Amino acid sequence: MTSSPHRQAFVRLALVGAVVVAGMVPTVSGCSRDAPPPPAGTGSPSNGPDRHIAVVVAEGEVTPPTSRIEVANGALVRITITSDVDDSLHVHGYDRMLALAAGVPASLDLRTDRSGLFDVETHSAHLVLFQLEVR
Ligand SMILES: [Cu+2]
Repeated sequence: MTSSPHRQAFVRLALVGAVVVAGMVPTVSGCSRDAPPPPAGTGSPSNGPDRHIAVVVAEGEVTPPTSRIEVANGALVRITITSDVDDSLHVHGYDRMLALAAGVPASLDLRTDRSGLFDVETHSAHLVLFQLEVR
């Protein structure tokens, strides 16, 4: 009758082993290549522009009419131009160019880093679309 404690210990050990093996199964199957989805929009601010200026050029007319547009120095300005003719946009002072294809909106992002008054014009049609006043 000395085998009884021994047998109980063996049963207990076998049960522990079974639990360990069973417990490993989810770990193994969970080791897949499916990456978890990235957290959406946590903590990061929008990367959008501080100011969006949209201008349409049609039949030599500028809409909205040419005006002075004030922006803060350091602002990210997005300029979107839709022209009815092929043209090129020029931001004076910053000397940024943008090719315009007829009827296709084109955008240019500009991070202002100096103050002043800068003409934004089209070179083929020789139109001043607006004046960018960086303060
Ligand atoms: Cu120019």
